[in-house]
Amino acid sequence: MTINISCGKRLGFLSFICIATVAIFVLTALEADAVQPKKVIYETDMCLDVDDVGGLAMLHALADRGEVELLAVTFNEVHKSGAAAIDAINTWYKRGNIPVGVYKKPLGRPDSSRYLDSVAKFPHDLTQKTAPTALEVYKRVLARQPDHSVTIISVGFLNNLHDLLKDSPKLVARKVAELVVMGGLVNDNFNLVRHSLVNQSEYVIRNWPGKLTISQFGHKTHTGAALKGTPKTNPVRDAYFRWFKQSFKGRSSWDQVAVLYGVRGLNLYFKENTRGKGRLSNGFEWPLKTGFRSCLDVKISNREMEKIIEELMIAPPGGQRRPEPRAKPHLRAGSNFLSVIDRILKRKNKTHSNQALQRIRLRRPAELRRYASAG
Ligand SMILES: [Ca+2]
Repeated sequence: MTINISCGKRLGFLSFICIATVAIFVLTALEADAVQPKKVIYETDMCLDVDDVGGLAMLHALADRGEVELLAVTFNEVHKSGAAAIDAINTWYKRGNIPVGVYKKPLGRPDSSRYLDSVAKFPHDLTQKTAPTALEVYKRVLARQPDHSVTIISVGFLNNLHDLLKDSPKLVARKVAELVVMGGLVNDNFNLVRHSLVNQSEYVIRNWPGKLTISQFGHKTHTGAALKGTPKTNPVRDAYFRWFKQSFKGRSSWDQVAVLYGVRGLNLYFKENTRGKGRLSNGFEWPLKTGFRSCLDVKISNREMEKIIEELMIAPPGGQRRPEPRAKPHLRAGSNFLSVIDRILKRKNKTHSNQALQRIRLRRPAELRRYASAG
């Protein structure tokens, strides 16, 4: 009897040591992940529609959470208040020094804006005239980054990227890990064709040297109404207020969906579609291919997507952490191993424990199964 109790205690103690050791090992890996924010350049046509503003707000909130290093913002429209408005938003989020580059060539039938002039009245120190060209910013910023480390999230036209790819194809191939393009996969009727730029879009899609992912969802994902509750000094709030003609409503979120993927990857939200082909209105077609050209399918409901996006859009500057709504399907945390990790993460005030756990599960499925069954 005495021997059995002793054995039981010893086995229990050994199990505890085993679980604790693995937990420490995994947490060390998590810490390593946590200190490596994703390097992002945001390529935007912030002008006619307002979801570009929501996307930039998200990027700042994600930067405040340590998930993003926003390297630069590049503007592919030609509105005179564009650079100032982008700089004003960056300034509101205490990142007024982020490089902003603009398109300085003529653009066919430029778009008007309901909100850029108003947002440009918020504090900033950059104008369309004093801003460098987007090409200059790309070349300077990319050159300083580690190889294959930069994600470009394009939520507007591809004119700047066309010029970059023509000018510096080797730089693009060496520095960029992925290009995310918000646009329709088949016969897109806005971002990939507007301003008679369809041939520039074809050049980018045809010649981009690495992974290019199309994000086309967001039409029924309505966000922005909750900005009403943020301070009147918030230029993001002002942009949505002006766009809806002095009211607060939810607007489609194409650009924010692209940002969410660009920063967090497939995660629990998306799956990669590599079947079929894309097509532009000029007849150019391209096959989807794993690791090269793909398109996103969304795995969560519009309501869940809205919660994730809007929570980030209304987050105050400065990184005040709030718990985020969780995306379904939830990760089951019933095993000893998962419970131990989850409890430690919560003690360490980690707000993304569900995602972190998912990353561990994807990375070490066999290890997790073994410890889960032991529990
Ligand atoms: Ca856009």
